[in-house]
Amino acid sequence: MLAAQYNIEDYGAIANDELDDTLAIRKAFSACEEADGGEVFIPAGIFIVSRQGTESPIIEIPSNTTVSGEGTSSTLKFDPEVNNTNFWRMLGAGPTGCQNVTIRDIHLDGSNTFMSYDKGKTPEQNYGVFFYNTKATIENVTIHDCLVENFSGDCIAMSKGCRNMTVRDVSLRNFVRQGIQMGGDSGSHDYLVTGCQDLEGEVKSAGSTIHVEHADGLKGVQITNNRCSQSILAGGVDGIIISNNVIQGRLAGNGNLNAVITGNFIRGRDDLKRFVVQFGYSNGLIFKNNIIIGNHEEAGGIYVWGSSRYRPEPSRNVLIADNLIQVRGDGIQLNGVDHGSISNNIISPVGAKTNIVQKRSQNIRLDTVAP
Ligand SMILES: [Ca+2]
Repeated sequence: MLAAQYNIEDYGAIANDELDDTLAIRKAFSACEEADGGEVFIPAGIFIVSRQGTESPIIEIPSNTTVSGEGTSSTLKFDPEVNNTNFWRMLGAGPTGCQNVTIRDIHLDGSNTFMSYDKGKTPEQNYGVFFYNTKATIENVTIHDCLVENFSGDCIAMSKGCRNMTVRDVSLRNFVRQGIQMGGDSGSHDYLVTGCQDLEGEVKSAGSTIHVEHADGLKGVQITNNRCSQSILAGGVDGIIISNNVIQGRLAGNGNLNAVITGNFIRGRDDLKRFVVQFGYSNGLIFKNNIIIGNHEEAGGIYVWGSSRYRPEPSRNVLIADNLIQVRGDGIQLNGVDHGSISNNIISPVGAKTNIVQKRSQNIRLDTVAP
């Protein structure tokens, strides 16, 4: 049996008239909720959404609901007033959480006019999708085949209360903060981000294409097969796999436990003078079969560190093997690492500043290093 369909136009939403559709869209979602789920359909056209009071999110998706459209022609768009205010979250879960939700084949437009991040001025809490609940569970949510753009905060965010979350084949553009933001707490687990990309835009992002922070016990994150022109920053996770991504910018993260980083292609931007890859306070790090390219003459390859005055523990149990590192700065630098193995990396060009540097590190086994 096909799920019942709730077309927002049947509840009073009118496309392309520049008039607000928020209340009509909510009526469609309420009808879907009263039926214990179904499909809320967004036809082709631009529908305007705005915050009515202090609610967050603006549109609450009930359990057992698919939000679908006709692709990028089905647009939910913030009223331009969004640029004068903050904490507009377009789609999310209500106070009792939600389960079994799909968002697919729609276009979310945040109407942002800020071209770059201006701390204190940019309304950085205006999000497209915002799943967060400290008291209830948000579970089994998939967002796929969507375009999410023009948000002054994050395009898609998931955090406390979330489990079994999937974001796949989503395109992002013109986000001032993060493209996809993941966080959580000890009750949060199992996130997958795959097949996503950020498209070239006009806004200068102050964040990353894919970002994990404020994770505080988040377990099981897989970031695979994405194309990122704004870096991947991912820290604070127990059990994280970052594999087969194409990254322009950097790959970095602090405080991961049990991280597997394999098969990535990471190219530092022309102006990136630092290490292209950096991990701090890692306990259990496999970094294998990656290609790192540093374009700037001062750029280094991979930096693994720990034992600072702020946080005494070193990085531990670090394996760096079988990578191809093309930089003119230091190839591999360990600074505050206890127990590790570095083997079979090719670090070029010959005459790079230094291939492998060890500082404040112990119990490191070095195998053959090709010239
Ligand atoms: Ca309208």
